[in-house]
Amino acid sequence: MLVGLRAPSPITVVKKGKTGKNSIALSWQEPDRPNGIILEYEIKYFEKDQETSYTIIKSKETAIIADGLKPSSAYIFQIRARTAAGYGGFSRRFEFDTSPYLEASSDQGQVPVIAVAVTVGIILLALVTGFLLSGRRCGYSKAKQDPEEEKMHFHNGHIKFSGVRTYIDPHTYEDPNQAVHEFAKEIEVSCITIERVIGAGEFGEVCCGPLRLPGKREMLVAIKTLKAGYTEKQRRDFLGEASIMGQFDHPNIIHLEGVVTKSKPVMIITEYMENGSLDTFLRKNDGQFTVIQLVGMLRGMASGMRYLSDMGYVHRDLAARNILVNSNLVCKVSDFGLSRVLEDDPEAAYTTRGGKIPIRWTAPEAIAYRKFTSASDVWSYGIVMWEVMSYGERPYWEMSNQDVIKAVEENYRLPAPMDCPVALYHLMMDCWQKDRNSRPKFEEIVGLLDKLIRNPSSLKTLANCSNRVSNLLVEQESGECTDYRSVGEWLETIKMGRYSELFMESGYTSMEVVAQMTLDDLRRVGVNLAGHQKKILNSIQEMRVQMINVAVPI
Ligand code: ACK
Repeated sequence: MLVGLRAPSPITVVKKGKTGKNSIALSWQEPDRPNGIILEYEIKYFEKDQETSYTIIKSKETAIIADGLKPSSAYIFQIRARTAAGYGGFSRRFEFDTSPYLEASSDQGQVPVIAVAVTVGIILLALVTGFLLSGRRCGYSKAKQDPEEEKMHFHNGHIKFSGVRTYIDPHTYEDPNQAVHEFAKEIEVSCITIERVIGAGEFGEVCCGPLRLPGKREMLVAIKTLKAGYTEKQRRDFLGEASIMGQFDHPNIIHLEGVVTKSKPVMIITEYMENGSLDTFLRKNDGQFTVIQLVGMLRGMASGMRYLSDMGYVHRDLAARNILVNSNLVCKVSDFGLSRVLEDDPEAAYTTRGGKIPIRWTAPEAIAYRKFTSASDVWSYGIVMWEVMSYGERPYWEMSNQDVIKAVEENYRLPAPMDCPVALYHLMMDCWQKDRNSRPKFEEIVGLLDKLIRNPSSLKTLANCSNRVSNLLVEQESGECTDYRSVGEWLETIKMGRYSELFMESGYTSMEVVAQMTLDDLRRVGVNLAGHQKKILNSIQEMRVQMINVAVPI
């Protein structure tokens, strides 16, 4: 946002136009005080009482057609305008209904005579409109626009197709207080009883106690407080977390109950997680869980992270200390923040470029040039997997941050934790691929963990092979412990069995010869697909470095 410019005032007049069983046409008036040239409007809508799933459309016009709606349903619409100064506030909520199924609505087939009349009317209208528009091509904002196209445009920008909920950065709001009230419910302080302090947060104490909302069952909640004497920025940052958390609705993301902002202390109220932070919980219960329980916990976190990445939210500080565990061992991702990212994490250290980053959990590209993406979250997820499977051991033990950066850069990776199934260790190693595009997506991680849970015998083979030496790093490619008896078996294992015959025909009949193969050799054999070439070469590379690769002893 540019300093000194004021964002547009909220839109106050919104009108419903033609309504169908699946669509509602809307038009609105420019805000009373645009305070500049309006660049576009953002229209947010969702089915009434279904706010967790909303659609956003951007339009340069003051009219759109919201389609893909359910018949006979109430929809809530809110619109805001954007100028060079940023977004103004959203309009109040406007509620409009779609037509019922059976009603002969305007987008439904009707008796022929009406259809003909409507068609003629539309043609006439189109001709007149076309004529008018062609005469005012240079008109300021009424250029013809296909809302569908705009939805797609928006998708190509940074938000997905309509129907997929997307995270909205509270920074886009001129007034952060407005973002809080957009996404978080104000709770009456009289509904909360603070019973005891459970910890210390960056902004103040974390407490717990019962929340009694009228008409709702009493529940235990965690209460984060903002200590007295805060600055306006601290208040903003503190409540920023609620603006973010309030946008999420997933069983593996900590749930926001609401905020208390009208009295002091300012509070953020979330669900209570009986077992506290995952790192401490694991250390307290060393060796107490079955592998399936641990994988179940990992699956939950991956599912929460898949949801966040689908919403376009990058966490940047995924670590066991930022995961909370409830009494059913359900793990939930927590610790969301605005610019505070990492300011309050005791693990975060200043990098040479001045950023504060939790080195041990962070992908190399994020450390080197702050490339934080869902793929860097995947790297951190791999570290969390390692923390879980080693019951809360500190990643890279007491190595210094500088040594960690250097070792990772030189391709050394954490070894498999004790008694860790090889399938899980492979997954960790995949998360730590240097090339971020080669790392698995959260979607794939969830899929793989589901498969392992469904087939527990796949977790029987442990990674306690000769190269798993505690406190020593191993080279990235050495995740593989398998000894292949034949080229055919190896190709089958990496799901490339279709090339067995071609390998044999070309003389690649032993693993020793295969281990020397290059990309050109593969092409000569007849492996022409880039994805298959990459898969086979990666596996060959793994075989080449299967011996022990000891690095940085502590
Ligand atoms: O490990 P813990 O007991 O779990 O100590 C920390 C402390 O507050 C400071 O963050 C605990 N904590 C934070 N949020 C919650 C929550 N929603 N439920 C239970 N404990 C929480 C955390």
